[in-house]
Amino acid sequence: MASKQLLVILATVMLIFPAVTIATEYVVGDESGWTIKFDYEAWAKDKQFFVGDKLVFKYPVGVHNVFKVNGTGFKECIVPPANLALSTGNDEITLATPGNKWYICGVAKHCADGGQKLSITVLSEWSAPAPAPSSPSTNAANGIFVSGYGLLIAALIAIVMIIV
Ligand SMILES: [Cu+2]
Repeated sequence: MASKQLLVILATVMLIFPAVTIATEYVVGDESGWTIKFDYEAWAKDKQFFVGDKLVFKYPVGVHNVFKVNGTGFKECIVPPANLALSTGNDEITLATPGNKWYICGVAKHCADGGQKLSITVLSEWSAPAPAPSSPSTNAANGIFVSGYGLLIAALIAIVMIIV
């Protein structure tokens, strides 16, 4: 029966679609990796980071490192205690929560003079992008919108319920 086939198709779409949209892996700086004199602000600008996505910081071991810091630490390049550094040269960070995230290099003056700092905004899976890029000083009170995907799933569920 046609409706059965439709059901199978819908179920398949619902299973596959999240798998496609979940977890993007971003190599910070792309081919340039994690380094000085790179515009990470420009790099991050056209990207949307969602909870579950991954950042990978790539650099020669010993040359750089990665610290997660707060907004002030980012702005003023305040390096946290050394034992908190990521330093494998291939540091993977899974973005676990929504909100603003800041990362800096703690080696020498790489952050202050080399601009080796990254600021991103992580969106929750179901929210639309914040309307404007927020600077570290402003606290983004981002409204939650139902994404197109959420509406699609709702529509699919509605269709399935009508058919069954
Ligand atoms: Cu560095």
